Amino acid sequence: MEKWKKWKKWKSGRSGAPGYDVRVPQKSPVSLTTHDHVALITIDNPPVNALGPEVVDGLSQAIAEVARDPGIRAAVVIGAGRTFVAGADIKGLEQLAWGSETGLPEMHDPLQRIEDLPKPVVMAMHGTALGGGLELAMAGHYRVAVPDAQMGQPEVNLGIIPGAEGTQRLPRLVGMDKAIEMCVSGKPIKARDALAAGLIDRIVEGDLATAAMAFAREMAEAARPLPKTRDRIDRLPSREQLPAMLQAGRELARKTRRNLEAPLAVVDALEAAATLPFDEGCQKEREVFFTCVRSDQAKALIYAFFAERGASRVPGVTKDTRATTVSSVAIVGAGTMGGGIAMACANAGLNVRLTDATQGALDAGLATIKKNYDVSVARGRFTPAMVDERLARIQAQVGYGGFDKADLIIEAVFENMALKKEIASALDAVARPDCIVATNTSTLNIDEIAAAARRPATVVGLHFFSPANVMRLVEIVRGAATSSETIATALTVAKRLGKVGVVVGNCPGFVGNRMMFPYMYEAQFLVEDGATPEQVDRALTDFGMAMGIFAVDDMAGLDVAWRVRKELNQFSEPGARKPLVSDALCEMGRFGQKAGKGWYQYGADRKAVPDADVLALIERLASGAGITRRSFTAAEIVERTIYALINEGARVLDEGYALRAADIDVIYLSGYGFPAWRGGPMFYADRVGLNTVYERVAAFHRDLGDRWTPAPLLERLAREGRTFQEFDRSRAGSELAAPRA
Ligand code: T1G
Repeated sequence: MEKWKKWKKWKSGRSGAPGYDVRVPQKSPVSLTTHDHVALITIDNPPVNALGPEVVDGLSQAIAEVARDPGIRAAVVIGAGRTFVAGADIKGLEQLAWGSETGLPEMHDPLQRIEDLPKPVVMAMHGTALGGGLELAMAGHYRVAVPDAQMGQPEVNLGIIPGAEGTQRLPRLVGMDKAIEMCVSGKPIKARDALAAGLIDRIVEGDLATAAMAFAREMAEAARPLPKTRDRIDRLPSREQLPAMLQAGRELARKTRRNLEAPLAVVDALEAAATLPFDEGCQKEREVFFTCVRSDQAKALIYAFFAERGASRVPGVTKDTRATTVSSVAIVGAGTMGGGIAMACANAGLNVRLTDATQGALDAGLATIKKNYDVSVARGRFTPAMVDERLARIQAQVGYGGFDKADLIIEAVFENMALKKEIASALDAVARPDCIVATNTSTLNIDEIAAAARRPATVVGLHFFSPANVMRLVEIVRGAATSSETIATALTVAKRLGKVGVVVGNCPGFVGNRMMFPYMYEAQFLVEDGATPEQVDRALTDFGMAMGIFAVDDMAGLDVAWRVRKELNQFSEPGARKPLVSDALCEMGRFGQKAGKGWYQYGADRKAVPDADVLALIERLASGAGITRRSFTAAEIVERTIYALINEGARVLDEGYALRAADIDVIYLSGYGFPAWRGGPMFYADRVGLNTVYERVAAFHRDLGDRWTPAPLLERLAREGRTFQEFDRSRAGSELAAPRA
């Protein structure tokens, strides 16, 4: 009540007079203005108007004011800035997930007060109305939105379910099937689909506040009974219809959200909407919500949410760092990577010049781009018109004509230092002085490439992942001379392409691939020691990896790693165990999917089929090397592969080639198919306990040799009982490692 009194002391005019009556509690993110008998309640809590305690408090007070003031005949709730409410405050959710009793404001009462208000409340949506934001909107009597607004219940992506009565109100508005689809997928829907589904009442053009207030006046004048979502039952399924819908929903969750608990749990809560009275259904939702929020998956997924956003915080790069505005890109190399990068740029609305050494290579590259777009049309991702628009942005040419107009040039030719240096110096002659020149190398020394140009400050590694038009990760490799402005530009370009840009240091294989090598080779040693490729891949996919490592090697092409082994002179140290089979497969031309066979055989359906010839080859090479083979459990396979990843990750972190353990996790979640519900390899290690991981690594070191030498940081943190997350916090703001020797 205290704050309310303060409410009265503030500037106020005649109630009902247009636009002059301003009542704003100090420091509240919620304000109320009245315009011709309509209250405009504005939520202003940047950056995304998250529903923190102050917002919920301010809303409650505003609604009480609307109820109290006879001059107010209707209300509109709107978000200030770029969006309506994008959910509950996930920072609070994080506290709840780690055991705190508080963290999320109680929503039941404020929502009920809105619904029970005897004056129409119109929710006016723009940007993204997500999670608690959509739940707030559904408690209103009416919902209007601008054409490009989006609405959704993405909670399952955080390992939870809607917790503010969304599972009870959404099926009442859009029906059970649509509610299941929205809550299980977590994907937002556009305004026109929301209108068609019955989620909103009108799409409005022009100024949202004005249109929403006009709509509110219309509803007030209509004076018809106010529709309370909680009382709606017309869209709910009958008892006969329900079982099939629920079964389909659970099937959808199992099939499309593999290993995730929340998508299955949300169906349980939605079921209550059709089987229990509203308030009891809300109670059921609460129980399921709290079970989910306390789960390991929620901890990992909420961690991953913030880790991804934290990756853009780079020492020396602030919001005042001048980034080049990139609207035109030029790409050298129309192969698999160059073509994919061209598509990613065109999809983001950038104009692209694509060149290659010969017309033939260019035509082949363009043909692959067209084929890939045809696949997207067939999958309903793009319409033919959208493809035409994108293809029109890609100008293919032989030579560097027009490259002086590019804001960003990306070299994406195959991994050969001499060739990359030749191109770097050639680009020197054509590129504008402020043009960013990036290389898509996945392993080579950025400083050596930059040294071939007279402008090393604008040279940066932009390491895309195949297929580059699909994979979200871009490793932004900082060379010794790369300027903060170039890094700022690279981060902005990554965001513009809808990718996750992670800044890493310049060491062989950078972060992702450097960690991949011990993980991949340990898997190969496991099959020499007695496991089979299929067994290793199944243990990894059961662990949650998107693909097993042998299937990944076949997809990427065994010749890529073969060339890198030679280029980086891997396994040349005396006494180092050298993988036997992959070289042999390469000498036999078994380069993987592109050759129809590698570790597996591939038919027209591109499905991996175990190959007896490979098993025989492994047997022969292992016995030739005097290896006594034995069987392995899935747990042993996971430890020997994933702990190799973690151990190398600790080395990368300690040497300063990654700014944070969280960045390593983002790299593996968005570029290497590591399961998000495990949070990434470093977060997973923290959950297992670094002491346990260290003990196992030390045991492998004793049994398997120096390749398993424990990383000093892992040993130190294990001994001190600390975690990688604590290490990150203790090192926040530290710079990347000094340049490569
Ligand atoms: N809470 C707190 N901070 C948030 C936030 C949220 N809900 N959403 C975004 N941020 C911060 C983010 O960390 C970043 O901060 C900045 O906003 C910009 O975000 C009861 C319990 C809205 C589509 O899952 O999907 O409601 O790094 O870089 O690319 O049922 O953010 O700048 O300091 O992502 O333009 C459900 C989560 C919550 C939506 C904008 N809601 N957010 O994308 O910007 S659970 C969500 C997003 C819930 C209820 C339950 C996206 C976005 P910083 P950004 P963007």
